[in-house]
Amino acid sequence: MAAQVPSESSKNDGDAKTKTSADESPPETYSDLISTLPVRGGWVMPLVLYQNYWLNPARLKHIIPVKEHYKPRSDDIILATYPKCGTTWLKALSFAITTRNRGRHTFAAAAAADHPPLLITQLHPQELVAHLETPNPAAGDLAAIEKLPAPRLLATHLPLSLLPPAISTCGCRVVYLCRQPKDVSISLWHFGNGMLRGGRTTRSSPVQLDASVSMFCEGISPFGPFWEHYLEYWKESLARPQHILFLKYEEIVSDPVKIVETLAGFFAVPFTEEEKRIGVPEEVVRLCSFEVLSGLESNRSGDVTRGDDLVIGKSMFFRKGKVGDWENHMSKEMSEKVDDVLKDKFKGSGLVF
Ligand code: PAP
Repeated sequence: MAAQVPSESSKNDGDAKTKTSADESPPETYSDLISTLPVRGGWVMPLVLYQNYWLNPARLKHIIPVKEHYKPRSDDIILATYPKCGTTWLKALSFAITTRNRGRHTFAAAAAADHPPLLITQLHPQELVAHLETPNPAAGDLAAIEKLPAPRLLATHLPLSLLPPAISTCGCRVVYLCRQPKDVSISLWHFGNGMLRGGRTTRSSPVQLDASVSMFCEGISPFGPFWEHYLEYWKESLARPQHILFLKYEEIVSDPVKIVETLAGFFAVPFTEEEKRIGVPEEVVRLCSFEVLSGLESNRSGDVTRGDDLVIGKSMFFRKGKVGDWENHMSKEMSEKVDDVLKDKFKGSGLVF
């Protein structure tokens, strides 16, 4: 039977409410399954709790099949991120690093169309790299991803536990990017209310910042709890550092050339001495900088369509791109609330922010 998911408009996005299943029989469709899941309103869209993570119910029909139907290959590169941790940036950087002609033309020349243009100057970074759980018109769905030539560059917001177990055994490489949670919380809040302003959600009033921070601290945010998401990949990176590269947004900001060189080595396409001599790593950093990417026409107007009714303006992926913007928004109480969560949840893990 074809999978069906209830439309967003059929849900109440107001106060939090919880449904539990009285029916233990296996669900036949995604809508059957979703109707059994705990649901919370309060964000710009309701979220349902599936396998310990709060997810957009409209995405579940794409999320659930990933575990069974995505077949990781040993030469796959997967860019895994918690939302708002720098996915757009990491996609652009990784695409630029793995582009075959990276050494033949300078990016500046490509951008000026003096040479065969690089895709990066034509497509939004979100469209350059396919998300496993959010098919888009350019990349197709899982079946299309299956047919992509090796080596595949793929992305996901899914926690490790919702990916196929073969990820940990097949030899593929995963880059995980996280970010200071206070900045993530602020970025998420802006992004959600931006969707609302664009008339892209069913909610009518903006989410207040204190409510947004409180839900984030309770673990109720898209793909949350954020700490579980971070910790799953963190522990895996400690166990298998050759295959999981764990990065923080702040590390890229503080030394982007070093991280670009690290990424190239991790992707098994290290920069040659000649490439370093002519400044290719620096060119990659420049082309993928917030200033350059956000100024490209291909990233300024129109929408990133992701294969479902969630259509997001291309410019919404570029806001400020700064470290520490939370200080301009959070009250002392809000900041302390996040600090308490960080202290509690990351205690003893070795992961600090
Ligand atoms: P996603 O989770 O929806 O894919 P993602 O790209 O992870 O979004 O996060 C967007 C954040 O990355 C924004 O942060 P801000 O709200 O704090 O400003 C966005 O500005 C920032 N960002 C996007 N591109 C870049 C870039 N090239 N360099 C640095 N930061 C960037």
